[in-house]
Amino acid sequence: MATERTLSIIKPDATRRNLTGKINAKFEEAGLRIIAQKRIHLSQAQAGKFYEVHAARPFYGELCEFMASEPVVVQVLEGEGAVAKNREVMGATNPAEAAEGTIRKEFALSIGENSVHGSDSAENAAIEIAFFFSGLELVG
Ligand code: RTP
Ligand code: MG
Repeated sequence: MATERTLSIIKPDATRRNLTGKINAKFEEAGLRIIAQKRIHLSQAQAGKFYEVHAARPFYGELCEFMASEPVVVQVLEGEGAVAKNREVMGATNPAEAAEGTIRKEFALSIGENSVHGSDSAENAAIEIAFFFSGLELVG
């Protein structure tokens, strides 16, 4: 499998509870390398733009408000099959359905406040990485 990059976000429920280090350890243990990382506080408009694909979903307003409620850590993860590997380490969207040992099983509070975001395809990863990072900030 080829080396890939994917966009990850440690969400406000996790930064608030000081879980950044524990979550990063999960990524690194799975062989994902953190090649870019920064802590930012999204505006509601920025969160809305990032999650535009979900604009028609009933949870969109709540999701944007949550993502702008407190700082997040945005990061680029690199590794073999990084998109799928990251989704595996994250676990299911709903923590009640997430497998043992996954980030969401261990840390998520609810289906909405579920601690991490990860790109769902290589194509979206490229778009999402470009949303937050310039090429110069990616240090592989
Ligand atoms: P993400 O995009 O954040 O990595 O999560 P995902 O692919 O597992 O889930 P997705 O369907 O893309 O939904 C995006 C985020 O919206 C929130 N959500 N809330 N209240 C609800 O029923 C509900 N459903 C989804 C979650 O924060 C989810 O991660
Ligand atoms: Mg998604």
